[in-house]
Amino acid sequence: MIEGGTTNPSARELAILHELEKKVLWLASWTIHHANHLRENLDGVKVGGHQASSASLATIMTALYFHALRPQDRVAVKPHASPIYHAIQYLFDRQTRQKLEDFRGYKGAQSYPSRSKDIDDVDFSTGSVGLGVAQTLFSSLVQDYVRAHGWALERPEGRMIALVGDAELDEGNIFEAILEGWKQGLRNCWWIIDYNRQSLDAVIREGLWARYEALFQAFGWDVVILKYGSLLQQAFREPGGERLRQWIDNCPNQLYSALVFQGGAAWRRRLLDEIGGQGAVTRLIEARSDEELARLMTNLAGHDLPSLIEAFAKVDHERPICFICYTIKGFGLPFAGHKDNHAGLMTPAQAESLRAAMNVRSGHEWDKFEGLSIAPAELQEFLRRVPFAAGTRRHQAARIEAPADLPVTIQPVMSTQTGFGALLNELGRGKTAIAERIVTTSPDVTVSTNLGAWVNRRGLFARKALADTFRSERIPSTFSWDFSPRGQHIELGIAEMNLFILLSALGLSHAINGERLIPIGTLYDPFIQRGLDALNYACYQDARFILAATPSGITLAPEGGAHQSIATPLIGLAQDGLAAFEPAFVDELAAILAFAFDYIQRDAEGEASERNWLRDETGGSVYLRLSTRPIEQIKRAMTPELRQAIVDGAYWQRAPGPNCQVVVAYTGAVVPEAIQAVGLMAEDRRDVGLLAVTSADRLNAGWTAAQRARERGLVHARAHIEKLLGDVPSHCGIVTVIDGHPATLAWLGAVHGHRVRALGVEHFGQTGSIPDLYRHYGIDANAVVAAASALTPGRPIRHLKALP
Ligand SMILES: Cc1ncc(C[n+]2csc(CCOP(=O)(O)OP(=O)(O)O)c2C)c(N)n1
Ligand SMILES: [Mg+2]
Repeated sequence: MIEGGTTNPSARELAILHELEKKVLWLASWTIHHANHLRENLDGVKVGGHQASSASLATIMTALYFHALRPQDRVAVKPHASPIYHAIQYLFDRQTRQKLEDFRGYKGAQSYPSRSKDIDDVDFSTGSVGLGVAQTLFSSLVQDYVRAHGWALERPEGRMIALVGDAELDEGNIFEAILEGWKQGLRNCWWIIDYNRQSLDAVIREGLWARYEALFQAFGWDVVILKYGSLLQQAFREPGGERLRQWIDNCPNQLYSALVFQGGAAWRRRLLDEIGGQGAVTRLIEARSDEELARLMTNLAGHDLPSLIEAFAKVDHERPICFICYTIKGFGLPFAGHKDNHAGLMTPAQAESLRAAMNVRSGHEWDKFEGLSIAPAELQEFLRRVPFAAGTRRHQAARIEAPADLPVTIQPVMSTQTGFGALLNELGRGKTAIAERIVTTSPDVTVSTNLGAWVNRRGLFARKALADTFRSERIPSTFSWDFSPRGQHIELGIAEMNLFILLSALGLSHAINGERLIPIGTLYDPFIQRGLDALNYACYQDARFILAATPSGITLAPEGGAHQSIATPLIGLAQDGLAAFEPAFVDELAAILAFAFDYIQRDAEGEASERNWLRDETGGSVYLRLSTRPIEQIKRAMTPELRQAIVDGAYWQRAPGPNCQVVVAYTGAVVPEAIQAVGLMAEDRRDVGLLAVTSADRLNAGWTAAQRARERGLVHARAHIEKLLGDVPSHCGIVTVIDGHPATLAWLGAVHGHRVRALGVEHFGQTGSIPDLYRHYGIDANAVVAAASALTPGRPIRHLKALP
C-alpha cells in the first residue's frame, strides 16, 4: 500500500516542495493573467475571483497533493482554487498547456473544478459553494456503506477531504450535513478551512474561528487550529516574542489585512507605535528589514509548508477533523490582503514583477521547471514518486444486470405511489443482483412515500447494529426499524439538500469505490425545490440515481395546499442529466423502473438513436413524479412495443381516426378526467384521440434533437412525437392536461403546427378535495371539454352543460 503524508519529508524533499509551491502559484497566476490579458478575449469579460482566492490555498494544496494525499483520497477543491488545482495536475502531466492557455475559454480548463468537463481527474465538481464540502462527508458515509456490505475490502480506505473557503461556511447545507454526519458516525473526513478572513465582498466577522471550533467539537470533530507558521513560532521564542503574539492575537482582521496589503514599512510603524515601548519587542522588530518583517508577519501557518505537513502527518485517528488554517488572501501577489481583492487581477506591470521574482523568462512561462533552483531531472523524479500520482483513481464497475420485467401484482384500483412501494417490495423479496445493490434513502419520509415494505425486508443501514425496541418489546408495529451494517436503507433527517448530496455520493460509488450501487431516493415532490441546487450538481457530476417524488401536484389534495407542486414537471423537462417520467398506470411505472435500473448504469459515448433521437446509451439519472391518487388500472398485456413507447415518452391510448377533430394529451394522475372528457365528446367530435404522455421530458428532448439532425442534413430524422402526431389532421386541435404547469405539454402544438390549449395548474395553495381542486384550477373533464369546444369547429359539445 502506498502511504502518503505519514512520514516527514527530508530537508531535500522540503526544499523541492518549496520550489513546487512557488511554481504552482506562478502557473495559476499566469493562467489567469493569460486568460485576461494575453489571449484574444472576444467577450471582453475579465476572469474575476480567482487570483487572490487561489493564492491563499497554494501552500495547503502543495502540502496535500505533493505530500500528504494518497491515491485513495478524494478531494473537493474550493471553486476559486481551480487554477491551483489545474497547475498541480499540469505538473503531474494530467493537464495540458493548451487547456491552461484556454482557461475558462471554449473547452479550456474550467473556472471551477469539474468532474465531468475537466480532463484532469477532478474528484468532485464544485462551484456552488457549500455543495462540494458536504459531498465529501456523504462520500465518506458511502465508503462505509460499501465496505460494510463486504465490497471494496481489498482497497485501502480513502479520506474524503474538502478545501473550504471561510465564507463558504455560511452556506446552510454544510450545517445540515454536519448534523447528519454526527448521526451516522462519520469517519475519514477532513475539512480544511482556508481561514483568510475574507469573503467575496469584504473581511469577515471577528472571532469566527472560535464559533467554528465550538461547533465542530460539539458534533464530535477534532479541531486543529493552524495559526502561526514556523518563522512566527521562532520569533515568539525570542525576547519580546510573547508580546508580539498577544498583539497578533488581538489584532482585528480588517487591520491585519490592511497591513498585509501595505507591507513591511507599515508593519514596522504600527508595531513600534503600539508595542514598541517595550525594549525587547523593539529589538525583535528592529532586527528585521522591512522585507523580513513583512515575511514574518504574513507567515501564517496556512502558508507554512513545514507546519502544514506536520499537522497532516500527525493525524492518528479516523474521526472527522476540521483544520482551521490561517491564510492571507492573495498571498504572494501584489494585492494580498486588500479587501477588494476578490476580483483583483494583476496589471501587466505587476505580472512582470511577479515574473521577475519567480525567475521566469519571457517565452518560458509555461515551462514546468523554469526559474527553479533545483534541477529539472530531480524535480521530475520527485513528481514521479509522489504517492498521490500513483495508482488508479477513477474506478470502473461492471453493470448489474437489470431484469427487463419487474413483477408486481396490479390491483384494479391503485396509485403510482402504491405501485412503487409494491414494486420495491417485490424486489426486496428476492436475492437478485439488482436488489443486492439497491440502496434507498429518504429524508424522514420513508414510510409516507411507501418505502416501508422494502425497509422491513432489507433493514436500515448503520455501522453499528441497533435493534428496534418496539419489536424486541413485542409491541405490534407495521414497520420494523432495525439498523445493521447490512441494512439497505439510509434514513436521513429532514434535509432535502442532504438527500440530493447523498444521492450524488451514492451515485458516484462505481467511480469512487469501484462498487456500483443503485440508489433510490424518495421525497415529497414539492421539496425537490428545497434541494434543487444539490440535485443540479448531482446531475452535473454525472452521479446516477433514481428519484421517486411523491405525492405531487394538487392531486395530493388531502395533504393541503402547502404541499402542492406546480413547477416540478418543468424541472424534469429542463434538468440536464435527469430523465423525467410521470406515469399514470402501475404497468407503465414497472416498465419505466426496469428501464431506469439499466439506464442509470449506462455510460457509452454515442450518437442519438434513430428511433427516438435520444442519446440513451450515455445514460443518466431518472426522476419519477408519482401520485397518491388511486386510479382504475387498465388490464392489458405489456407488449415490447408498448414498453418501448412508454419509455420513449408517449403512446396512443386511443388512436385518432382519419377525421379526428380533437386530441386530448394527458400526463399522470389526471388520466380519469382525460378519459372521461374523450367519452363525453365522442358524440359531437369525430374520431377523438387520447395520447398518453409518460415523459414530456424525453419526448421534448427527442423532438429537439431530431430537428437539429434535420438541420444538419439528416432529412429523414423523425422524433417519436413527430411520428405519433404525423397523421393527425392539421385542422385538429390538441388539448393538453397535466397536474402541473401547463407549459410542460403546451409545446406539442409546435411539432406539426396544431392549435393547442394547454391546461394545468398555475396558482398555488388552494385546499380542497381532488374534484374541488381540479374544478377550481380547470383540469377536470369539464375544462377539457370546454377547451376542446372552443378550440375546434363544430356544434357545441352537448355534455358540457351537463357537468357540474
Ligand atoms: C451558492 C453560491 N453563491 C454565491 C457564489 C459566489 N461566490 C463565489 S466565491 C464567494 C465567496 C468566497 O469566499 P470564501 O469562500 O471565503 O473564499 P475566498 O475567496 O476567500 O478564497 C462567493 C459569494 C457561489 N459561487 N456559490
Ligand atoms: Mg475567504
